[in-house]
Amino acid sequence: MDALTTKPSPDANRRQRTDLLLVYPPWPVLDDRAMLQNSLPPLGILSVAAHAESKGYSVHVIDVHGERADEETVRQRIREHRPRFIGISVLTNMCVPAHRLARISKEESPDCVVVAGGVHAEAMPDRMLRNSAIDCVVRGDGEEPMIAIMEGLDFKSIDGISYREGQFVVHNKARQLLMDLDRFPFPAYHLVDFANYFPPVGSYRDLPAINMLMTRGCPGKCTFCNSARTTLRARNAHQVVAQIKHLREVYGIRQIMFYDDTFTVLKKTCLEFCAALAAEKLDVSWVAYVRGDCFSDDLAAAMRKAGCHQVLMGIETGSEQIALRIGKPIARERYMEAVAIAHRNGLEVRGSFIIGNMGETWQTMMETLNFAIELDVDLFQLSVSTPYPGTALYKEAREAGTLKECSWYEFGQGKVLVEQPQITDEEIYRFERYAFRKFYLRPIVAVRMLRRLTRWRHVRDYFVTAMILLLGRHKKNDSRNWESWKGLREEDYLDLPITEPESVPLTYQLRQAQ
Ligand code: B12
Ligand code: SF4
Repeated sequence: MDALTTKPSPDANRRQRTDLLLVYPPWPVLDDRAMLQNSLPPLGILSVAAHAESKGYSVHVIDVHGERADEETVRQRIREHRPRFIGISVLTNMCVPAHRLARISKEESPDCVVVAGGVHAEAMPDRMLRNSAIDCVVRGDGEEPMIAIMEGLDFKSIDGISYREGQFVVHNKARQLLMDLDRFPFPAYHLVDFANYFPPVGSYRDLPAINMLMTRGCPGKCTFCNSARTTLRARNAHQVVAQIKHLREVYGIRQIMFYDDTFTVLKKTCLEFCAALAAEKLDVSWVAYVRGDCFSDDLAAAMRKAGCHQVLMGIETGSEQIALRIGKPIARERYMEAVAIAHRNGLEVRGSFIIGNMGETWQTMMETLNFAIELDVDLFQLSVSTPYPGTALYKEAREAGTLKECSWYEFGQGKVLVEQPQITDEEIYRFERYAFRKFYLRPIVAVRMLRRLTRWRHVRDYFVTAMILLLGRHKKNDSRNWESWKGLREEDYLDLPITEPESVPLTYQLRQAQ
């Protein structure tokens, strides 16, 4: 199908039809981690939505994941709205349901233009466009290209998109990055139902909670991360505080989860934000990510004063050799200092670690566990190294031919997906179980957890988590709503004979305007 011929004019039937329907696909995780999956508003599509609304377009959002909507519900909503444009956000783990959603979109609203965006679509536009139901892929920030598409501009003239021309995929040049994030409105939170969302276990003090960003991008170079080397941009700190005030007043929000890649990397902006938030006395608790080498006493003190109660620190490994290998060679002493800074300023530390990295052995994983205990982090988060398209890790594994045959559903940081001669999958899984028990079954951890209990929901959270991580007992995610999204096969949706390129580009390279 030729996308250019299916584009309706922007003003056609505006009153009857919704201009833009944005969809966040589900990740119907099949294993025990289902119980631990938190769910928060999809800020990417809510940012695209807010920008479109600011230009006068009508927008509707279906968060299939958050709403746990089944296929029939999605179909009905599309029929009801008859959208002219449907935008689907794609992370790797949800890319197969995303393909199905594109099909459903064309079945229920045949003349709509289907646009895919998000970090996976950006890394694999050729693959996405092998599905004839997807007309175009937006790479990078989606706000401006989505408007250009809705305005009916010729695809040829829109920077930052990929589309088909006959049997070929055309990749227009990357879009010039908008450095001033304040030119984009805040996410359109009013388009989702906050009742559907809940934050990660152990990371919140109050409810209701919501996620926010003050910055985009990260100067870090971590091989496993799509944000590596992406351009850092920030909003005005005072505007972020005004937004929090609005969320507090209108929705009663009591907890903010800042998901900036590194909240403290722009020290001046961070200090300005903390001072402005503290002055407002909004009684809102919050958490944020910090890097061990972007943290200091004055920052920690200002954050605490402004209501921050926990920092999330990506420590990743206790082995210096692995730290070098994953592109995050921060010295162990620096982490010791960073954790001490947090603690002496009254902030909890949620330490995030990765096992199964390239070159990992039982010995290096033990160094990681021992380091977590020595650091005395309050919460210990452990993931299995996952090679996401667009990362240096994926490139390395693809080029070495060590990527296992697996479905995209499995890209959830709980499965071993790269073959390594020096370690078996079973050793990695065994270590994971061992590490959780060793870390959490210590009296000091139990005492801290008890101190953290401020609501019944915390008790329930900890009980469920303990059953899963320590005792290995779990209830399957048996919600009937998920059935329609489970077990789909990507190849069933790739109906066009398009040859995919051999090259494996990195996310930051894709975002650089030539
Ligand atoms: C906040 C966050 C979460 C939150 C909330 C997720 C949510 N609902 O948004 C939580 C904690 C729940 C979470 C969970 C997970 N996350 Co997460 N998360 C993030 C984080 C830190 C920020 C996301 C964000 O808000 N970005 C800001 C917005 C503005 O950017 P954006 O989403 O990319 O959207 C822009 C463009 O991509 C584009 N765009 C996006 N969608 C669309 C659609 C259309 C139609 C268009 C035109 C444009 C467009 O326009 C947007 C605006 O400019 C990112 C890292 C990052 N910096 O992006 C990781 C990230 C997205 N997460 C990641 C992962 C792996 C996960 C998990 C699988 C981890 C796990 N094992 O649990 C789960 C999966 C959750 C799920 N539902 O499937 C990876 C994804 C990698 C990949 N290739 O898929 C990322 C990139 C981090 C990384 N390692 O590099 N995550
Ligand atoms: S892991 Fe953290 S520090 Fe490293 S590139 Fe990603 S966001 Fe930046």
